[in-house]
Amino acid sequence: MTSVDDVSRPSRLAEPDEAISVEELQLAARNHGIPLEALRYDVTPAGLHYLLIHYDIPDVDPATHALTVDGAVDRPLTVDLAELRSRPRVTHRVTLECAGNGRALLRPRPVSQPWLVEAVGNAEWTGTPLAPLLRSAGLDPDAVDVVFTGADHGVERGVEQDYRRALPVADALRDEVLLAYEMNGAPLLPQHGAPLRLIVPGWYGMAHVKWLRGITVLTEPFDGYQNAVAYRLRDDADDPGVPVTRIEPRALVRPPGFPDFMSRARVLRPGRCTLDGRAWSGHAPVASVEVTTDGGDTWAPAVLDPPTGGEWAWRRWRFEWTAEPGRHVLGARATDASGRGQPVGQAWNRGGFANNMVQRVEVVVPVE
Ligand SMILES: Nc1nc2c(c(=O)[nH]1)N[C@H]1C(S)=C(S)[C@@H](COP(=O)(O)O)O[C@H]1N2
Ligand SMILES: [Mo]
Repeated sequence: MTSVDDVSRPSRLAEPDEAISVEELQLAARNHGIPLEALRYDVTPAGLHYLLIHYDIPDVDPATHALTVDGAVDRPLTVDLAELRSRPRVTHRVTLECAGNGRALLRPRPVSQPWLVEAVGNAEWTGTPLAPLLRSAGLDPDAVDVVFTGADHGVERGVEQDYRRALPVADALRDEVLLAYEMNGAPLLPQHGAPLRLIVPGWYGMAHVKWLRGITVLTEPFDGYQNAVAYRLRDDADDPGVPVTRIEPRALVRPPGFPDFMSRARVLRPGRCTLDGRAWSGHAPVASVEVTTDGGDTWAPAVLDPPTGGEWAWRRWRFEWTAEPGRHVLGARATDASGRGQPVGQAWNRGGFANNMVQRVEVVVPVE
């Protein structure tokens, strides 16, 4: 017998001394992160925004593409792109971060897309709000979950499936949730979900379904793979866990100076310099950022620049530093208005999700 099971990998943890494999590298080469120097841009240029594509980029023809709304609704709908474009048009600047960001730094390492800290971007998404479309379909009063289906197809743990993710009805009906057809003022690129994707400001990436082709309203909780199996915070494989939802606060340092090609360790000239970076949270606005230059032993407050993009966009921070000759480990940590912060050590879970451990940027300041 041959089956899809034969080629499918179980979820597993790397052995203590196991290096990143060619399979993990294959994922990393497809799904690139933001080059950290691109933290300089308020709005991440589309080609520098991180990517996460579970299967293949599907072949979708925008001329014939349509979105269906069905399930527990009074009036099932089919709308094409021209119709979606004729509906009210809204633009939100939104920081998108993959829930697996930071995974490859965890010990033990969950084997999957091996992100370090670079699975983030801040783009401008234009589209039409989802809620009025759902309301025009007539939601069943007993509706519980809204399932979003992409046009991409693959295998997870032996089971063939389309990419499908659900949101609880109350979250799907939030004003800021968009059916987006443009990124940074241009039609969506194939890799970012062309011609239509969901944008769920404040939520980790997995909720922002790309190549969106169907919306199905359920009166029972959705039990599909991406909600019931993947994207849960579990202590171990038997733990039912809790769903991954909103983005935990995080600050990143834009690495200063210049890098060594192979190690990417930084070289910085001695003297005064301004360190900067970005900070965000999907729970509440960023309230403060602190910086360490000694690997987390001591912290000092950074200055937050005025917001440049509304409540879902990252914010720039700055910190004046005098770089003395020697080796330094830089990092930054954000605290949001809900009181959530960032641990210096790892917050481990089986899937390596929502881990916002403080970044470590190693810098060598040579004697002049
Ligand atoms: N249809 C579909 N939507 C998807 C995915 C996918 O594989 N298929 N990946 C999700 C994940 S895990 C992330 S982090 C974001 C990444 O969006 P981006 O590639 O535009 O940055 O898309 C989400 N939407
Ligand atoms: Mo993701």
